[in-house]
Amino acid sequence: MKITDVKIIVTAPGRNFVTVKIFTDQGLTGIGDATLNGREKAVVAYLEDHLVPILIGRDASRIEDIWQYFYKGAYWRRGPVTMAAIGGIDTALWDIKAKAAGMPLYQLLGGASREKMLCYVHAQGGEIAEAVDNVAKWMDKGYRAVRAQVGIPGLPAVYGTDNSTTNTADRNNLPQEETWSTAKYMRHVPMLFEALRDQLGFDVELLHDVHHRLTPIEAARLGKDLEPYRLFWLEDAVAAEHQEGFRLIRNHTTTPLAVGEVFNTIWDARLLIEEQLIDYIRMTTVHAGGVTPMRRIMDLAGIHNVRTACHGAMDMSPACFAANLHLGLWAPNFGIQEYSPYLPETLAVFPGAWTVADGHLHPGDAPGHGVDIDETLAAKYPYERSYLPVNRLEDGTLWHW
Ligand code: CS2
Ligand code: MG
Repeated sequence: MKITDVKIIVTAPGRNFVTVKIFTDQGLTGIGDATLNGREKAVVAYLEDHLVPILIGRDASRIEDIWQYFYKGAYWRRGPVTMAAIGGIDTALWDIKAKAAGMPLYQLLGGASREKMLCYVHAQGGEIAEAVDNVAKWMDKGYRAVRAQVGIPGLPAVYGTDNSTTNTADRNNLPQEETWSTAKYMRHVPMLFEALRDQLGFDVELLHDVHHRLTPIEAARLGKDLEPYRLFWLEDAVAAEHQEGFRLIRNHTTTPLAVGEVFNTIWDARLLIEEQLIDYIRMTTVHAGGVTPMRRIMDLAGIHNVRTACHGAMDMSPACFAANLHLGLWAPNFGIQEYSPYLPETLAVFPGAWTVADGHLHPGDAPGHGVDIDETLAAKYPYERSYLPVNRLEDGTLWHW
């Protein structure tokens, strides 16, 4: 089966998405997500200028060889731009292979290990009472796991705290600047979880995202302070490149740890997984370089008692989300899947077979990964430059956002 054409489609139905669409001489097509939030055009250039010219004419069934060719063959390996580009191609090729087999992708991976997949949603509030109410609202809708974040007294809004900010980039402008104080944050967050457990009990899984902002000893302290509230996990406690820092955190707290949404390859996760310094690996199909490496990462994690928890924010397209669901349904060591409901306009451009019900997800049984792109509709939402915010300490020092 020959690859006859490759289109790179950029569309912004609510936010920017980059999609790889591969065409074959047998009439089968497949799509893959190649979105890198805030740096989309760099991936488009990498694809159009460097990968697409050497992809056309290749045998679409040789997914492994194509992956190795692009990963090893560039000489310059790794990095978010490279891996998102390879990820888009790899996911599209798996979509085609599963369609050719007439099967949902999870069947090709080895079949379902469970009936449905637990997911978690996001709740936040400017104040603790509002955050508790918002968690309760998700529970009323049948969700069993909720990530809870709260505004910090004395700090203006910053992502992962109150309602007024989201991770939606500030379109067409320069990056928005936010303000951070570790001391104020560390004093307040345990009070949120105390209130949540007092008012909602222990029958809901609670998660929290630190978004890389602490040092290892601070993260160790927060993990200890949160132990009475039995978190499902504490996410991205320290900057993700600070792998050795997890040894210190691990030695001090039994609060489960999750990390990896910004990792690009198995090498970023290897030490953390092999030393069992984390409980959940947050790598996701697009940024890890596709289904091919994700399967390896998930297997490595399984050997070391680390469970999967693919990054599922709405800044990766439904094509990535669907691939995550197929991998998760198969993975014997599946942990949980992040679910950030997409905007209606995003779902209209990317119609999909996946379903959500009763706090659980399922990828559906359509052949392939089950998500398509409506190119006519996509053309109505042109790209707009956007940036993620940056973060500064109160004295102006640039900090981790
Ligand atoms: C967040 C993300 O979902 C999460 O856990 O950390 O929303 C992250 O901020 C964005 O994906 C950045 O693009
Ligand atoms: Mg996160």
